[in-house]
Amino acid sequence: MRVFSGIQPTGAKHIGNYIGAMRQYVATQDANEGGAYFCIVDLHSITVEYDPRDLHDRSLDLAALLFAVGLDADRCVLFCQSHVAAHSEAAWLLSAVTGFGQLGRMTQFKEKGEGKEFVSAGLFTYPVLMAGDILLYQTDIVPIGDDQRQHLELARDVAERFNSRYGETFKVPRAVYPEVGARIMDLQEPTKKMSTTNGTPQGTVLVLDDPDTIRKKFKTAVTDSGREIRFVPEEKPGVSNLIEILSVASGRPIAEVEEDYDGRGYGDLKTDVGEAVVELFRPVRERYAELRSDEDELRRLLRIGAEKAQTTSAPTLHHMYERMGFVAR
Ligand code: AQP
Repeated sequence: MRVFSGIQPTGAKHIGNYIGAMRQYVATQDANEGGAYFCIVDLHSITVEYDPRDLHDRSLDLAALLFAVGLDADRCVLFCQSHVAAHSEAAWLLSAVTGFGQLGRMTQFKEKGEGKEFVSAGLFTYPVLMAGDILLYQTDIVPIGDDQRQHLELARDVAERFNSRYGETFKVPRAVYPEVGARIMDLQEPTKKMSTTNGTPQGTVLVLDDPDTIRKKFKTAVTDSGREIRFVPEEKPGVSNLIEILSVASGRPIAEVEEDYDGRGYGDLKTDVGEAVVELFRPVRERYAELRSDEDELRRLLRIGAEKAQTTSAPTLHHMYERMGFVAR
């Protein structure tokens, strides 16, 4: 099985990104013989207002963070999207088989564009670039969080339309969501997903937050009326979110966590989740500091990753041009 997933260098990464995506990356890098490709999707980050200096630094931050959580350059391919030109080329070619109407129905486009004075065309067409990212690698599985469900469906539709119009070219990929934590919610507004661009600062727990900040964010987490600690997301979104995070951070099933807190109060739960997350991220923070201090090494590893990604994606891009009728060079 071939694995591919992308992650944006926009902003600082939060526990939702860790649980929904990064943790799955680490788990899949060894389990799949077809190779695992993880892409820092920097081209996606320019679809909303951004600072170029920030994009540059955040891309290196993210590379260091991904290695710090456990990706290994010998066991997977980690690279920057902008280093492999095939991604931009594939996006243009695939725009020929992507429906304008379907793009308009993407909820992320609506959410991120809402109330903005300027909405870039890139924000609208971004899912086409994402489809190209995945399809270029003949990907079998895509580990993602629940918020990417609609984009992945679009990538599958695009692959099928291309295959039927121009001949069998792409594998049709399948999404893989984590069993627990596919949609981590904002601690202050637990009916909304934890998010880099639309979240509350106090309700967004960053992987690199210092221990006291993490404890404080969990202490002030919004819970629900009532006193029972039960996992019922529709009725008790705040408490259920904390149970889910504790389940992941402590490696215990949700039912066991519920049982442990039978008869105990919300205060205990908040303190314990905070501590568990502090411990979960402690080694990550330490490794990150070390890796981030050596920029030359990060750049070297990303260069190696880009070379491998370039080699893997080139034949698919070639077939796309050929089947679409372009004259060979
Ligand atoms: N709240 C979440 N719970 C579980 N998984 C999540 N992901 C994002 N938020 C949650 C997953 O993280 C991966 C990388 O996401 P991204 O950085 O490329 O950006 P995103 O999906 O757009 O989410 P962000 O980081 O919160 O940014 P916003 O909300 O500002 O767009 C993806 O696999 C995603 O599913």
